Amino acid sequence: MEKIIFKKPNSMKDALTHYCAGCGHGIIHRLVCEVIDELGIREKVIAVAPVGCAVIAYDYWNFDTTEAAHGRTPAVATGIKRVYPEKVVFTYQGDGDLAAIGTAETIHAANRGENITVIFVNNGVYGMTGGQMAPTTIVGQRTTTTKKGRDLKRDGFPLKISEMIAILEGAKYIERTAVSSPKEILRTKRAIKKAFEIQIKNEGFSMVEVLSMCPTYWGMSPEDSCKRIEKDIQKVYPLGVLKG
Ligand SMILES: Cc1ncc(C[n+]2csc(CCOP(=O)(O)OP(=O)(O)O)c2C)c(N)n1
Repeated sequence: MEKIIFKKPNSMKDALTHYCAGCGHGIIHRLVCEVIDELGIREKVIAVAPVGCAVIAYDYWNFDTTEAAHGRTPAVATGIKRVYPEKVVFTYQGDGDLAAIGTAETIHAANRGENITVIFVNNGVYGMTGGQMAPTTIVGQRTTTTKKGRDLKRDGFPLKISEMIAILEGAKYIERTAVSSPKEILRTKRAIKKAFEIQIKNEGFSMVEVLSMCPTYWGMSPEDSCKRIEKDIQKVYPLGVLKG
């Protein structure tokens, strides 16, 4: 008798992804799919994919997914959720999408207390367009537009979006996690599940910020990228529940 020790979630298509080796997006995609399977909501989910490396998430997800212009994801999700309140609506956004071009959409959706869930993938760079500095890039981090490292005087402080959103009255649940180790991956899954459950209970805006790796544009091995999250990035973006 063979025992099943690995099974693809039903919410995941049988497809190879285009992600670089060591990228966190594939892990986070899978966690979202596992949670959707476990909650039995595959037929009820509507995802809004971002512009960014995850732009073709609909090729990997086996549930209804639509697309929004760069940064407009929470606005599109707001419209969908208001028209279909019985659906479970979530956005999946990078830090360029959410913390740069879409800062206004994100903050106002949270402030209105929209009953949607945001999965915020913070890899500290604009991955899709070639590794430029994002608002979330940490001080000293080299990117293709900060060759000598992010300079505080010139570029300002790393933007702590989760802390900002946590003070808004409309925000119900905000947690920051990481995918740099098996332990943190399991924590991320629990946080994503909680965020969906909050929406299912009609409690309002939920967001999980996931610290993720971009070995290609960090110029590091996948292993060193995980270490960097634990050693450097978590100092700027501490993990934990910020609200809820
Ligand atoms: C209106 C608009 N402005 C700029 C772009 C170019 N653009 C595409 S993806 C991207 C950044 C994506 O970075 P991020 O959201 O951090 O996601 P990642 O690729 O790192 O996952 C930018 C600036 C665009 N497609 N549309």
